[in-house]
Amino acid sequence: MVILPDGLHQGESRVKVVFSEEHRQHFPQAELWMGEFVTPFERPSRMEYVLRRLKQRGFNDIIAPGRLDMKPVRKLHDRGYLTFLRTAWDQWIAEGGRGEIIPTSFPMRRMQQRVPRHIDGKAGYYTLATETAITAGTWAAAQASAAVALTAQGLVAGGQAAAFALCRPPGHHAATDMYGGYCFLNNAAIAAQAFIDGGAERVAILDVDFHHGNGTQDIFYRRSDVLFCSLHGRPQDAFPYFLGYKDEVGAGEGEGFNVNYPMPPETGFDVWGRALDDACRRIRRYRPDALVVSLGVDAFKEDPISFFRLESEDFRTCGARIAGLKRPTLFVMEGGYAIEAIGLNTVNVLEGFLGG
Ligand code: FKS
Ligand code: ZN
Repeated sequence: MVILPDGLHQGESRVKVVFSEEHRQHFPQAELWMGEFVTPFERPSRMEYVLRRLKQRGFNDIIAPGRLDMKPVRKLHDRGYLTFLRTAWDQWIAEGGRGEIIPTSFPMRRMQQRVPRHIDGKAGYYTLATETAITAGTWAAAQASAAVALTAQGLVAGGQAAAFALCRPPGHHAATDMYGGYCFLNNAAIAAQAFIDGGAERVAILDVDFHHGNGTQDIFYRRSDVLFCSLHGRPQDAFPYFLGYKDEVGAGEGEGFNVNYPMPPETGFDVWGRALDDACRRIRRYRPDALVVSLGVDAFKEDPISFFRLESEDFRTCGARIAGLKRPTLFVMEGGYAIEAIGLNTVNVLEGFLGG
C-alpha cells in the first residue's frame, strides 16, 4: 500500500468511482424559480467540481459504466412512465413544442388520475414539480446515470468494500411514476433493488441530501427488505413540501421501515449529527447486507437553495460515522449546489469514510 503525501492510502481500501460523460446530454437552459427563469441549479458543471477534487485527492480509479440493465429499473418504475420518458421529447416536438418540456397542468385534488394523450397533459401527469425541464438528451442522460449507479453497485456486490456512483441527473425524488426535483430514474433505489436481486436479504438506504427522498420513500414504503432513513429540511419549509414528515413510518409489511428526520431552518451539525447517529443506530439494528447512501451535500451552510448549516469538516465526520456501520457501502451522488464547494464536501464524506 502506498501512503500518499496527504496521508491518504492508495490501494484496495480506495473507493472506486463510476462516472459517465453522458450526463452532459441533459442541460436544460431554464428553471422556474421564484417567478423567474434562471439557469438550473442542477447543472453539468457540478460534475467537474467533484471530478477535480476526486483527482486532486488521489481518487484516480474512475471507470465508465456498462450498458444499463433495465431489469431493476422496470421493477421499480411504472411501464407507462418509462415509455413517457423515452418518447416525451419526440412527442413534444411533434405537437409543436418550441422550448423545453415544462408542463402547466396537473391532476390535483378531486381530479381524474388518467393519463391524457396530449403531451402537455401527459407531462403534467408524470411530474411532481415544474423546475425540472425535459430536453432532447434527458432520457439518454437519465439512463446513463442509472447505469453509473448499477455499475458501482456491481462493484460492491462483487466484493469491493465501497464504491461511489457519481450520478447526474440525481434520483431520489423520482418515484415509481413521477419525475421532478431534477430526478428522472431513482438511481439509489434501483441500486438497492439490484442488491436484493443479487441475493441481499436486507438493504438500508441512508439519505443525507438536504431534501427529502420522497421518491425512494414512496418506492419502498410497503417493503421491509429495504430500510429508508432520510435527514432533511422539514416539509413545512422545504421542497418537496408534500412528503417527509416524521409520522410517515411505512405501511403494511413496510411499517417501521421508513424513518424521517425533518429538521427546521438553521439546523447545524449539533442537531443534524444527532439525527445521523439515530439513523445509524436504526441501520445497525437492521443488520443490512448492504448500505446505499444517497449522498447530497446541500446540507452545507452555503448552499444557495437549502437552509442547513453544515461546515465542510462535518461531511468528514458524516463519512466516518457511515464507515462505523461496517457494511458494504455504495455512495450515490444526489444534490449540492454551492458549486465551488461540492467537490470538497463530497470528497470529504469519502475521505471521512476511509478514515482520512
Ligand atoms: C425552491 C424550489 C426547490 C427543487 C429542489 C430540488 C432538489 C434536488 C435534490 C437532488 F438531490 F435530487 F438533486 N427546487 N424554491 O438536491 O434533492
Ligand atoms: Zn437536495
